[in-house]
Amino acid sequence: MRTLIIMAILTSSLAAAGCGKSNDGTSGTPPPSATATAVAPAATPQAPSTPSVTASAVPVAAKKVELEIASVGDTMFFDKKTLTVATGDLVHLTLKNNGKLAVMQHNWVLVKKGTEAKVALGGMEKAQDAGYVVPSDDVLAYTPLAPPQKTVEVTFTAPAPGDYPYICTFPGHYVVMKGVLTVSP
Ligand code: CU1
Repeated sequence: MRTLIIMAILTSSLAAAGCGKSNDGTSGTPPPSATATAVAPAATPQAPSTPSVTASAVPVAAKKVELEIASVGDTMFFDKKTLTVATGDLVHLTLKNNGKLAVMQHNWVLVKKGTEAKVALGGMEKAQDAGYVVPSDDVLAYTPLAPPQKTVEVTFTAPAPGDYPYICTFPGHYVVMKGVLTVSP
């Protein structure tokens, strides 16, 4: 008899537990929230039409462009051999030194075509404090030196359409650490 009673109690408590679960399941009533989210998108489609009108009116002002470039680990290579912007763009470029060796520092120097060696060698004669760059007409934009794991930046206005070499002027790097910035009309 006792076993039967215990079993009866167990069964009823299990049933109660089961009931509780099923109650929770039904009490969740997700449909209302699903309806709510379904309603929201219906209201948004009208919004995008307004920004697109504003965007087409903007071209007069300089377009801001973000460029990111980095060193490939501890090597003397940029991770991007080419970059592209449009003439007149206000360019914000960040250079990340992904290296870990203290002796491996980098910068990003945009120069006039054919002046790479001249600029790099001229910069080499300068102390490290000067970032190995001597400002001149050949140098269009340049970042400070980026120590390992650091990011440096420069903001400049994209020059006339054409191809412009960019190099790292840290002693010995410019020969391989280079790329080309293409400025479109
Ligand atoms: Cu470098």
